[in-house]
Amino acid sequence: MPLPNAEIARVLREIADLLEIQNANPFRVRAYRNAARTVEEHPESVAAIAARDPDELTEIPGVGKDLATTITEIAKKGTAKQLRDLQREAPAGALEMLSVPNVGPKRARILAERLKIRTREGLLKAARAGKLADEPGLGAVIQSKILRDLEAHREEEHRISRAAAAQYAEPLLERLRRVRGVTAADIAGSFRRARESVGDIDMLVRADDGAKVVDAFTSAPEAADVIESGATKAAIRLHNGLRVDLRVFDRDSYGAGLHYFTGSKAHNIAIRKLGQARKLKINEYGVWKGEKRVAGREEKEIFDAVGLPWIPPEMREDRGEIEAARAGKLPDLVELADIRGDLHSHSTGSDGRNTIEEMARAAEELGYEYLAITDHSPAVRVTNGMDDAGFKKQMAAIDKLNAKLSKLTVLKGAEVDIHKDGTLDLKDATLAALDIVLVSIHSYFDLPPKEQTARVLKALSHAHVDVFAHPTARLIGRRRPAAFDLEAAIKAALDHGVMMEIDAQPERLDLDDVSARTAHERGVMLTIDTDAHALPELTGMRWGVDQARRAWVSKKGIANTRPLGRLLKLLHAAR
Ligand code: DGT
Ligand code: CA
Ligand code: CA
Ligand code: ZN
Repeated sequence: MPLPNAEIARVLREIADLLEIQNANPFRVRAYRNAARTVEEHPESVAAIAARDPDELTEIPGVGKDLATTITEIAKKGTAKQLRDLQREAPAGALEMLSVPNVGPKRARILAERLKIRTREGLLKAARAGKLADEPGLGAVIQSKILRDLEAHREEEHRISRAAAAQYAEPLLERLRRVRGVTAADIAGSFRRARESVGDIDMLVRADDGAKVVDAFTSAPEAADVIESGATKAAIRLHNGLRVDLRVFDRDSYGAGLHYFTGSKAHNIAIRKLGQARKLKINEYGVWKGEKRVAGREEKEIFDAVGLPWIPPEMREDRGEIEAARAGKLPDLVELADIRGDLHSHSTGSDGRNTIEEMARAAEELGYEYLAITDHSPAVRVTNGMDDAGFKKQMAAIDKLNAKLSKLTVLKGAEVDIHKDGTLDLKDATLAALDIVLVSIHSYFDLPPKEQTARVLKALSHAHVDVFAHPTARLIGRRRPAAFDLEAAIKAALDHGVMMEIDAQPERLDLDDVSARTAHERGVMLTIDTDAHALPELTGMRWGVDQARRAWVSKKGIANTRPLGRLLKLLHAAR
């Protein structure tokens, strides 16, 4: 299994942090940080590229010859000599200090070297005791800021995106499945429920010999640390800090264990209550009538025992799924196989890495009937968008290409920027000529809610708009959702026949689960798109489908489950 991109990025970031503590040239530090970003977001396995041909790594933006060498070393060994040297030279605790807000490399050094502080708890204690106040380079103001931040962040959990977690968890799962005597293995917990982020990973294995599985688990190369290890359970810490819990169950209890550890806790409690009403005790080992286990092999048996149909994991949040199940009104959730095309993708026409033809061939490989190329309009400079003339030329090129393609139809689209005042970034005549018009926000994210709402409503009322793409423009962990009145936007979308998108990019997942559910329930047609900027990203559809499932959306609620003819009718109805 090649080392995940997220792991290579993590090592590069640690090098950058340590270089910073060493007072290295800021340009050098930045080079490592930039490389970490691009490696993390690179659609293909960087380790696989390194194994094939290290020179090819220099084609990744921000990766020069030296970095390519370092990355190759990391990909091969999981670490680099440079990192070990830097770790040896750095004062103990400095790296940990650097992760505290208001502590840069200089202060990290002072805290670690002069005050001998090693941990965040140690820093909290020292700040409370006033030890930073008289220290040159720190002082009372910094001390109170640090104190405030540490206290505020104390309760905050450290969560990572589900897609990043998958890069570690899925290979580990495959490893466990190959252990002799293992007859089933699943990832449970929030990961199985498809929450956009996970606090840890919960793995379940069905086997009689727990010790053997625990052994394989704790000695896996993914394990940076063994937190605990017993006869049927264990926990490890991955190199990125993520914890993985393992539980081994025998065949009589695996289904009950899977249900219990899939959660959510609120859902479990509700199910347990239903059991109590029937004089049944439900725990992770089964359903019990007195001392006798009456169910537990299959997950479905737990639901059977309380008179419910099996509920998909994505819905198990105690948000009405039990009532829906009882009423026989569980939606038939959309599946990846239902998706017939992708309505949002980019080519070299703007900031995509591949040509339209390359994108089209890849979409054809995925078995799609259609792919919309939706390059950017010019307002957002960094995306190298096209003007009206550019789109005109691109449309002609797409017509030519479609004449050549036998299975797939390329739809002529655009991702049109919404200006600050709600007007659109391309001429009406251009929009009218396109098959599909996406609109989205790429600037002025922090307008006051009233102004932001007016901007969005104005854009949605435009006659040629088909889809409101990544509506809130959030970037998980980096940019908050734009503050506009979502209910009003949903109503406008309904009034004007505009669809709303679930953007499948793991850092977007926009709309989020709750908003998408609201939009769907109000009757807004949704799309699930990859927003691919390169070939491999076309396969990111799964993250968006999972989000739609959390939003209780069925196949019918997603426009791009329709065959081409029906899709075009939907698009034209909106105009
Ligand atoms: P996370 O890890 O924060 O992303 O969220 P979960 O849901 O994966 O939570 P986790 O890992 O603490 O526990 C996994 C599942 O185990 C949880 O979803 C439900 C079950 N569980 C854990 N603690 C309890 C409990 O006290 N009562 C019940 N009924 N179930 C629990
Ligand atoms: Ca968990
Ligand atoms: Ca857990
Ligand atoms: Zn886009």
